[in-house]
Amino acid sequence: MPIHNSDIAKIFKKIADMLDIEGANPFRIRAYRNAARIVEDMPKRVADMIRKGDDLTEIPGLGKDLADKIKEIVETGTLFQLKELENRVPGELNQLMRMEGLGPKKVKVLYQTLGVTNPDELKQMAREGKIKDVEGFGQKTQAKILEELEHLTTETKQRIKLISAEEIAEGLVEYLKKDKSVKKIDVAGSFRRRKETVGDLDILVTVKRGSAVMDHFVKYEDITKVISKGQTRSTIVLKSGLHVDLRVLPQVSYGAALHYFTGSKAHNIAVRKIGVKKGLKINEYGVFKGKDEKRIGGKTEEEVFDQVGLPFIEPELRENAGEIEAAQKGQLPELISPEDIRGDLHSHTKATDGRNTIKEMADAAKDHGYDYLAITDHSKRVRMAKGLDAKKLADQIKAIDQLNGKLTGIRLLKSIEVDILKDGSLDLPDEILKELDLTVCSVHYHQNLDREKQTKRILRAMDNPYFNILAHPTGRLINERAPYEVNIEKILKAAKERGCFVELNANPDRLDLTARYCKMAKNMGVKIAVSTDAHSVNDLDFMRFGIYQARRGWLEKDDVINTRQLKDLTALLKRK
Ligand code: DGT
Ligand code: CA
Ligand code: CA
Ligand code: ZN
Repeated sequence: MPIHNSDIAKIFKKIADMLDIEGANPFRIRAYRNAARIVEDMPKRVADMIRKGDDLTEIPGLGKDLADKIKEIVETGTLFQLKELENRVPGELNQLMRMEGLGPKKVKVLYQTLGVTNPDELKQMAREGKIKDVEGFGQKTQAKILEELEHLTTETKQRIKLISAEEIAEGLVEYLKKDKSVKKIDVAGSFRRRKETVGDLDILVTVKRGSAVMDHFVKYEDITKVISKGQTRSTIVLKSGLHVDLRVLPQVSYGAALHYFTGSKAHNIAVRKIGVKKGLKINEYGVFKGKDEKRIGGKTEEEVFDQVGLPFIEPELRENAGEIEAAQKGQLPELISPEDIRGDLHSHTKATDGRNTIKEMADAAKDHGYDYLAITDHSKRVRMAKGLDAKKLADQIKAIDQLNGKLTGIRLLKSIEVDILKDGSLDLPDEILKELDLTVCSVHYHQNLDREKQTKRILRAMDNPYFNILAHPTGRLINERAPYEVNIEKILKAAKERGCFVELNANPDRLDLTARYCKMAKNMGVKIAVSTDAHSVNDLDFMRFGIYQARRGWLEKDDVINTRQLKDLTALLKRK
């Protein structure tokens, strides 16, 4: 059975949750959560590495113990330790922890007093009014739980992150290609539009005559359920819960189908409307004209666009968010591409919670073909990450100066990810900030302030003349933590006035400067830094997720500051 990185991560997260409910040592719990994130964010499939005999302990952050556990998961599909834990604590309990306001302690109490083990039972108890009588709960909590549970049932199917979808899609496409009757193959849908999360996969193929690709498809090892199997369409469910549609198309319809199934639905409808005005019928089979519905296009996507008088529109733009009007006026943006990036402006090292040395990070950045890399370790307030105080930062500045004297082909920029304190002041004094090439500033604590206070706090921080880039501006973690309440429009306005920049954090868990915000920033004239927030050399590869999102946000090379040569970047970073 193919074990994906996301499968391994899921098991580690579950163990962490269950240990948390048991009240285990916090360091142990954190070790599992870290491991989950490391594995989930690995650019290579861990199962493949094991097959090739790679030493997993060489992955930064993984020790022998975790490496052995990963091996066990890859070989057996599960962990003995998880089974043991499930003997003590019901495995479903961790679903309850996902609920707002229900931490591990409360989940444990509910289990011990009412025997609640899953959302259905919790709902039952809440309806019967039994939750309010449990110590530490009350009428209000009970009502809140009930309300959230109603929501939960309507959207239980979680969307999966693009990085996990990529890994799963890659494996499946590789498998499908083993059937030699497959000619063309594309993954369409939100996946092709490079959305940060995908609901399901939509795969399209053309095949040679007499192909048995559907028989091959439903034999994929990773499948838990075949929902339907037909000549031209089959739908299956993978072990991860992800649904996959496979469609077999005639050669002449391929472009029309690729356009149709790439979507978005809103974009398709808008294109079809233009067609109607021109007397055309456009669907997934082709473009047809007149009463006799003569086929006039559809072999390629270009033909579809051409028939409605439009140039090719990149999949990332197809949201009916103005791309059709722009295309009609010949004003489509020339989207940024990965080759435009000349450096990364957010990275951590072993000095705080990173997993590599400054030198290792510099070498890796050079391997990426970059001209510069900003070292932005945490500041002291972030105690969990051993954040740097002024003295330690001064030492790091010296170390970087020395290293820069020896390095060739890459320049390290002296920086810090300085914490924005609750009152909007910065966590380190100006005397040390002024020694840096730039600052990256971010909110880590007090994320629950109300919208007005949170916005004011960030604006006040921007008043500091050493403030350059606002990092991960809404703090959301996909599927884990909602964005904090903040008025982005006001922040962008202030950034423009003060000559500050906003980060598009390329970590596939974050991407919190959404496509809409990217576009807003661009329209307001605020430039953006696309940065990986790398905590290891591997994480530098996250840049492509940032680029996808930047493209979805209509950004061009000029809108992004780290496309600049170093001297131009340096000039931009000087505030008025
Ligand atoms: P997802 O899977 O939720 O991340 O989002 P999509 O965009 O992949 O949506 P999905 O899988 O439901 O459908 C794939 C594409 O098929 C969608 O982007 C557009 C097209 N499509 C689906 N249903 C309709 C429809 O009712 N009308 C039109 N015009 N297109 C549709
Ligand atoms: Ca889809
Ligand atoms: Ca679909
Ligand atoms: Zn960071």
